[in-house]
Amino acid sequence: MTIIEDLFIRKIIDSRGCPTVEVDVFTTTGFGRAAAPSGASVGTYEATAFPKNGVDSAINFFKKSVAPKLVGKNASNQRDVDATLHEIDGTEKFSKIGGNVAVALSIACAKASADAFCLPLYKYLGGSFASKLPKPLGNVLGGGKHAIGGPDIQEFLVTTFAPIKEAVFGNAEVHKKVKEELKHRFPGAAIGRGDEGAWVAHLGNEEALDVVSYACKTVSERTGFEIKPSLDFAASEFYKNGKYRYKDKTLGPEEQINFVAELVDKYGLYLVEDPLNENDFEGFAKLTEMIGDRCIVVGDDLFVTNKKRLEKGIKMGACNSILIKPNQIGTLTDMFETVSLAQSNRYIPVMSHRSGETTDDVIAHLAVAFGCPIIKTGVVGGERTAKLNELIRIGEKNG
Ligand code: 2PG
Ligand code: MG
Repeated sequence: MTIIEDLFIRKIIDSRGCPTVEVDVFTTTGFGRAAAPSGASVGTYEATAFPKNGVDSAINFFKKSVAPKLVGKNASNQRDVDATLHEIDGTEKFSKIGGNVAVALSIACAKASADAFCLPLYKYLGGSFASKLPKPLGNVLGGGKHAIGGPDIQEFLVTTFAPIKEAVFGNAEVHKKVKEELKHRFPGAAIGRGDEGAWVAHLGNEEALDVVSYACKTVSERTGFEIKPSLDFAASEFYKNGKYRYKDKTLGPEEQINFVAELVDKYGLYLVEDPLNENDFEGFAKLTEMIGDRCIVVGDDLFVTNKKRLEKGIKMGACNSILIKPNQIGTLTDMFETVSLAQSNRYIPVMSHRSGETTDDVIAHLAVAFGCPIIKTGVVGGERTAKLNELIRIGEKNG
């Protein structure tokens, strides 16, 4: 038994300069601390990060109405802790407590419990099954809501197929190569970085994909490891009144499906995330039917880590993979149930960061604990490398 004696919440700053929360849990035998990230391209159906009056009112609510109900509980009884959070909140989307407060508290309890058992979190949660490391998927070029003046597509990602350390450095080398290539193609132009550390330049979508796929090829030849590009369209962000509105063209739903399928084949894409708007389950099913044998089709805003939405997707054959963002759903128990449902239906769970992150490395542990074969967590920047370096450390422990 590891009984919760005290809880503390503080306002901290995230990588975008926005306020978020960190929760400390003190128990009779262990201590846990967890921080919550925040998204920019937020799915309509995900948990509300903070109640409508903001972070400070969420902190007050926590102190007055959440913490007192958790003191005396067993932090190792994750289901009870998480059920209590639902009971206190009473809404579908954690609109009272805030999904970010809930997730920080839920994870801090797990960490306190792992500490009490003197185990790293991934071992505490995953047991002896937790030994496989995920492949890191990271964005090297950005657009959409994460960048100003870049392509419409939000993320141009890469994966180096290699042991963890080589994979992390392979992705970083592609990131460097992309910068070199941008300098070469646009001499004198200002080139910056977006919210997740990916490069941003004034490029069209396919121009950007050309640069990234060239960089993948070059680094792959040098290192000898296969490196593939992927895309997160975050398509809901540029879907308006029934059409996908790119800067240079407008596509209807059918045309968008064909466009995505063409890109998959032309560039040998490893994965496409949110290529259609968050309500188009039928479209996702059609696209998965077309390309699902050769490409991972991931639902992020479509599923929002929500078991019910995933159930619907499974029934319809929408996607073959789901993005897992703990703060989209609010508790470790809910997240675990969604991951289990995905796995028992052969949907690949992809553990993911948010665009506004903290240096908390917990998703590295969660990916290993729950057997997620892929982790999307950027390539550079302290809040991204915190997770990558933790994976390298976990890799050492697992030989
Ligand atoms: C996404 C994420 C993370 P955000 O869309 O997958 O890259 O972005 O956190 O802004 O939702
Ligand atoms: Mg996404």
